[in-house]
Amino acid sequence: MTKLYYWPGTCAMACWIALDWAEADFEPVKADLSSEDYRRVNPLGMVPALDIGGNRAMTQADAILGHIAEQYPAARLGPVDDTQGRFEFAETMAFLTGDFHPAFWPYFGPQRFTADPSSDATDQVRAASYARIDRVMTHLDGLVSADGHVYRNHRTVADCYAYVMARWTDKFPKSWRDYDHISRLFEMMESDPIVEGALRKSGTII
Ligand SMILES: N[C@@H](CCC(=O)N[C@@H](CS)C(=O)NCC(=O)O)C(=O)O
Repeated sequence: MTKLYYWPGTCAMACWIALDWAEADFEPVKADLSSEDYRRVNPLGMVPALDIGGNRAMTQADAILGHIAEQYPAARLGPVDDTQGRFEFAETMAFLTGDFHPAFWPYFGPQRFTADPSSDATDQVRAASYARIDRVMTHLDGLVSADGHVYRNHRTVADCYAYVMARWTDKFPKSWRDYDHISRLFEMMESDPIVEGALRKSGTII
């Protein structure tokens, strides 16, 4: 059976929600990120990874989400199928994976961004990360439509990807609540029992 390797609260939760939206049959596996076993699944030691029984597991959230959208067309989680629609979808997913996600790296791993191991130095890296995070949150806010969707005006894998990552701002001095359109995305996602079920079963919320 298909296995989704995840860790609660991470970007891998986007894949879990997308698989549930698609009504896919899969087994979620909490990954032991630092184990040798998991390195054999994903040599980078990161989640998500999706094992559909091929020679190796699929990695990279953006690519996995695209795969889910393609494999389950009835769920309509992918782009509008014309040249402009496909371009805008690829552009949105590239923003989420290439700009949005990395903006949080200094916050979650400040020690990787300074040679000074003191807590003063890592606090400063964290404090400096807020400006970059605000920049990507503001851009995301501009993408979200009046009905709370990230891409055009229908539910796609971009919604769950943006939602699980924007949740990381929950306790920040400026949180997702401070962005009007992102707040609509949260309203839409949090009124969906499938989303709540995935977050609860994974231990992302208790
Ligand atoms: N480029 C990868 C990044 C994945 C990633 O950064 N995953 C995080 C969780 S959101 C992780 O596994 N972090 C563990 C680590 O960096 O050691 C992707 O988009 O899938």
